[in-house]
Amino acid sequence: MAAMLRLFGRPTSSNTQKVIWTLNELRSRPSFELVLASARMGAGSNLLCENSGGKPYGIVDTDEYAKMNPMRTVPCLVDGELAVWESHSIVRYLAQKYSPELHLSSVEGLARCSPWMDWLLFSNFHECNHDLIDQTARTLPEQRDVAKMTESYRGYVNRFQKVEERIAQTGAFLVGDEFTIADIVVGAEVCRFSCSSSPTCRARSVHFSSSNSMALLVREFSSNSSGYGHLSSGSTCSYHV
Ligand SMILES: N[C@@H](CCC(=O)N[C@@H](CS)C(=O)NCC(=O)O)C(=O)O
Repeated sequence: MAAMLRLFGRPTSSNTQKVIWTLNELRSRPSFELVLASARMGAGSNLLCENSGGKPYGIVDTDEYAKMNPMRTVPCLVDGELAVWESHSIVRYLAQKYSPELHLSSVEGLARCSPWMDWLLFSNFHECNHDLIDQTARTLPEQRDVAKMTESYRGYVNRFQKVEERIAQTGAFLVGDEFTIADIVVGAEVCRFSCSSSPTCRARSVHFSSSNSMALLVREFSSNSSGYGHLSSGSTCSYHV
């Protein structure tokens, strides 16, 4: 019997969420265990509160973890003897091994997905993600840095324009008619961005006006993928209270 996959991560980490989403899209649905691990933030850190942060889950500071992931970041996936770190590498690995149709079942398909995944890292979505969410969901209103919030919000919108243009071209998903791993990693960012203006988010006290096209993009992802529903259903999305 195949060993159960183990995912070390923090459910409120968007990089961990990309992997959880992928695991939920795999055709063969291997069972997996989520092992809570983090150096910053743990249970309760999803709520806007005085001591935003909570106690970290730990594990990442152990020697055993460093052997699996020398960077000590989350997520990290363990499949038998193999440990894979870097969320996009994990997503690619899972698709190739367990559900190749998520990269159009070919090397060429993978080559069409990868640029979107690499672009997301290279264009530093992480900075917008980190600043916008830290400010809106994890910082009390009177302590927020409005300039930083505005900059990160605009940064997201500028980057998403490329995504919207692409989706307008294909009429469906990033690389064409099929939902792929490229949509998962970009969709996780869309989810995170949309959380900051969600009516169920405590961050709603910060009023952003989302463009109509952005709302369409969010709807596109939510209506076409079971995974988006999984992410936005509340348990893994940091900003729903
Ligand atoms: N590029 C890496 C980034 C990894 C990373 O920075 N992860 C964050 C969470 S999103 C982390 O480990 N933060 C410290 C912590 O939560 O303990 C990836 O995609 O996996």
